[in-house]
Amino acid sequence: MEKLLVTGVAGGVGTRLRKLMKGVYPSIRWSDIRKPDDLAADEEFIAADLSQLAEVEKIVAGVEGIVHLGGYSVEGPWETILQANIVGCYNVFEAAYRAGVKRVVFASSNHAMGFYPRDKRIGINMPVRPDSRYGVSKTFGEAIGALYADKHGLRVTCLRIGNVGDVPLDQRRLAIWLKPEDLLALIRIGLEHPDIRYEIFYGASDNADSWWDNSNARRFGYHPQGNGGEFLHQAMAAQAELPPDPIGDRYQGGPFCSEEYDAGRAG
Ligand code: 15L
Repeated sequence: MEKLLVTGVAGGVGTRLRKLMKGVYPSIRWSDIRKPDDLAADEEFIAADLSQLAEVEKIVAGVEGIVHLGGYSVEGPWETILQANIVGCYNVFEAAYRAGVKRVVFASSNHAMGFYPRDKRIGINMPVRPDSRYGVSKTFGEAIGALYADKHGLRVTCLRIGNVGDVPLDQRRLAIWLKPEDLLALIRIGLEHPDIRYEIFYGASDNADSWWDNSNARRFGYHPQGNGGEFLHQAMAAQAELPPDPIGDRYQGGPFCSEEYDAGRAG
């Protein structure tokens, strides 16, 4: 990849990736709605509001590959999700197509599948079960990625990211933790592997109690280095500090499931 664009670079995941990707790819254009505070003089940054197609076309111009992290990263009001994640995601794929971009790696989320119970092991061929408007927007991103791959030949990889961080933060995150270096490995497969057409991978490290069958990623050579189980005691200690959440604790999406939950209402 001669030139890459990474959207959403000022966010939590973007900030970590910026440090890791710099050493791997020689020419990267970073973008976000706001400039990161610690941008170095030799880093290229162009601000863009993803809900504006003309702005997205500017950041996409001249790149071969895109890592699309941008958008709203948690549950939010419908209008926010609609503009940032649905219109924004359409704009990224449409601008990529118009500009002749070859590959897109889309940051989907575990919340596309959040209403599967924790005792169910799921693969990539199960129906989506989003747990929030945010989760629905990620299923939209996966679907529009499939459309641009199948109809226009864009090479698209969707990463259903668990939780990216130095350590797993609680019991749920023990199962879905993604070490930043493992995220980079998944992104590299999406940007470089010759056989990518349209693929979905789970964004998880080699966690002992994972709910996800990530054999598709392994088929493409993914060998995760992280193992959430190494942090079992500190994650369980953090869990013990959390208030009880009977609905969230039942489902993979955790608090995204219990927020606004009133399924009993319909009788
Ligand atoms: C996500 O998709 C969010 O972007 C992130 O902020 C976390 O909430 C993560 O999921 C999670 O499930 O822990």
